[in-house]
Amino acid sequence: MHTFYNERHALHHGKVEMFRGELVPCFEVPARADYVLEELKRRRLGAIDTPAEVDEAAMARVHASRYLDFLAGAWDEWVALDPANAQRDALPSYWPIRSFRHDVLPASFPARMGLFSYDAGTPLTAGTWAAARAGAGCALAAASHVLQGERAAFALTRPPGHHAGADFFGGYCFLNNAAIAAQALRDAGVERVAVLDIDYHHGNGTQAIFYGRADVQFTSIHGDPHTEYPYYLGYADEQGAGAGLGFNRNLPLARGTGFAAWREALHSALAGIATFKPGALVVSLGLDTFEGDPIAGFKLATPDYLRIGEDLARAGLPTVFVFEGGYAVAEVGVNAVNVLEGFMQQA
Ligand code: OKP
Ligand code: ZN
Repeated sequence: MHTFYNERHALHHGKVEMFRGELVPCFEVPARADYVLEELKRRRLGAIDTPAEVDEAAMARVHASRYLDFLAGAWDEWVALDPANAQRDALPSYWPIRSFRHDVLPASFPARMGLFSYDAGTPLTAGTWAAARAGAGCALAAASHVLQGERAAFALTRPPGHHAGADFFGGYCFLNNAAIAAQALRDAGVERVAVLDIDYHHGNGTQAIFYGRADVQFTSIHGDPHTEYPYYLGYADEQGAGAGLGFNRNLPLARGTGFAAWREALHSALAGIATFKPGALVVSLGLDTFEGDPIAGFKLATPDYLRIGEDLARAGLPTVFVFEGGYAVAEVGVNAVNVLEGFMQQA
């Protein structure tokens, strides 16, 4: 399987995130991608390429222009507030929840930080915009590869993407790489695209982007939002709206779920995807379902990821894998490559 990777991912290196009243070291670190890259090479999974510049128009098919403009200038605005800010990450402190206006773009940068975000765990750093754009470029290159007739491709991206909406960041995500890939497949003529999100956390950004649409089906298996991040979306009764009704499917599972029950949910998800008869599949590949993950609660073991790859391959669809979460840093490499190798070894 071909991998698309850009070393610029490492330009996004947050120092701290807000957790229970404290600033704690970031979980979403560059080493995550380094471990996957090393394992891909060690097991000779296939060629690893770095795409050229990202297609801005393809990003703008998913994200609002005022949000992209904000991200492009955010670091400079942050430093302009106070030159000492160059030494620290930007985090939001204010959010316009119910009863506030969302149509006004305040002149204040901290106010716009909150307008375009939903948590204090997602630091924006000097290299965030460059890294996020490079990641979106990898997702687009993987989509192109599959459009050219390849069975599958892998976008090894970070920061992750599935929590980012059309006009907001959060959950360590800025640009929704999986949504950008899915939309690119649509724009290249694939009539129906399925997105399957198997990260531990519900892909609220991807769901929101496609919620009103019948041409992109979104299915997610994740920790029950009653107790798990992102809390405010990901419940089983969210089935899509308007033309999109029936094209969104959430399969929340209790914290502590092991592989047998998780795999039943996967088989159910794949049955729903087969009914949709998509021309391509985008997999939001999070590895934080692993039993050793420091911020998640499922109990999957390393060999289980081979089975996941095999199950996904049996769907028989051109497949774009997009890297998402997974924070047991060293094991993420083996677990990710197990999915990809299981997929390739399944005829
Ligand atoms: C991103 B992805 C841990 C709090 C966790 C954010 C989780 C984001 C997960 N101190 N809060 O879906 O893996
Ligand atoms: Zn996650």
